[in-house]
Amino acid sequence: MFSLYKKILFITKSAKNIFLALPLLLLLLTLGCSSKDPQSTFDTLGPVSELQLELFYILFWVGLVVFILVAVAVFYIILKYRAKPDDSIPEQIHGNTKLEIIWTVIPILLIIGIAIPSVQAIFASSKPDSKYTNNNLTIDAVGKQWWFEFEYPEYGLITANEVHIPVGEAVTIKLHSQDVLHSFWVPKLAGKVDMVPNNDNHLWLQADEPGIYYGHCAEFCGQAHALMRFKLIAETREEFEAWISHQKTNAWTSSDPLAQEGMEIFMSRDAGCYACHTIQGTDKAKGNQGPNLTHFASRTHFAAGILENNQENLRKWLKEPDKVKPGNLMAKNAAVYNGTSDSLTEQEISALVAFLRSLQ
Ligand code: HEC
Ligand SMILES: [Cu+2]
Repeated sequence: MFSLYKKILFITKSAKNIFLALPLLLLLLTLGCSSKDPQSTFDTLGPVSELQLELFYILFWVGLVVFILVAVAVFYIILKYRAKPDDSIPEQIHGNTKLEIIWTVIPILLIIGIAIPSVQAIFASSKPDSKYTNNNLTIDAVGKQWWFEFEYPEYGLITANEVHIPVGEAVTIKLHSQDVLHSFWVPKLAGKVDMVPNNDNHLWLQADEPGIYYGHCAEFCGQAHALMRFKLIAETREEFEAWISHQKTNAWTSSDPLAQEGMEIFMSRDAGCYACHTIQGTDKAKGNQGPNLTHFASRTHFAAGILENNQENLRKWLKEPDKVKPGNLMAKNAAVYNGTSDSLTEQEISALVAFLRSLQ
């Protein structure tokens, strides 16, 4: 594979062969595509993405047929009516009414043909119709540089970067942004719909199978945009209810002395963590600049889905957040990380890790 790549690079160098190299490069790129990939839109697992895929295929095939017909006609005409050295000036005419009517009417018919399913899809993807089980679960998703907050208003619950929904039910997601444009996208389920500051959007989705779905911000939103991901966890109604009631409890109960020490550091002015993070059940940590950490340890990933939630990664994150996720606002705005206050010692990091990992 690598030598093929080298060959293509070599061919590209000679501009003469660019027409050969471009299709080859395209072919190579397409070989990398697979519908098994976690973010493939061709492996749909919900009605909304299915609808979007059907629409894509309609547009794709209609577009392909038009492209081929036009390309063939153009080449045929170029070759057949090419000027020859001894040709005299051709007859000069002004238009052809019949032809012009034909090539105006055909595109109008085509556009009407694709407009009908497109408009239907727009309506169908904005609200679930009555054939779906709809328990009116509404989730508020807020895009922030560079992570996602999820709020369940009817349960009084706020969490971050991992959103749980019941499988086989239509769920409405209201989309907000706190700062700049973001876009909400779960490739196998639904999206992309923009999250616009001061102009709320919404979408609905349904997961047909239980599992973990990958989500991604799909609108360039600044330095760490490519690292702004989330996970959507679809589970049975019972599991979902159990998750909700667990998330509503206070997690902080640990009696482990190291975790206790970490809690005190978290709440200290020197470290300042409490100013940006909420931990329900403590009376100091009520900040909302960073993700809600109440049940931090129950999440599989952190830093917007980019790091697996384990001891080692957490140490890395607390030591040098900017190395792990360049540009993130914790590194930029927290005194211990931007150098305006003493940085954390290894012992302090160990204590903070023990504390955070106790928040089950
Ligand atoms: C200036 C506000 C601020 C301060 C102070 C702050 N953080 Fe953060 N924290 C953030 C932001 C913003 C994020 C999200 C970063 C991202 O993913 O882009 C974050 C993310 C985190 C995460 C990952 C959460 C998740 O689910 O993704 C942990 C854990 C964390 N902070 C712990 C701490 C600790 C411990 C301290 C104190 C040493 C601290 N933070 C101080 C703003 C802050
Ligand atoms: Cu983004």
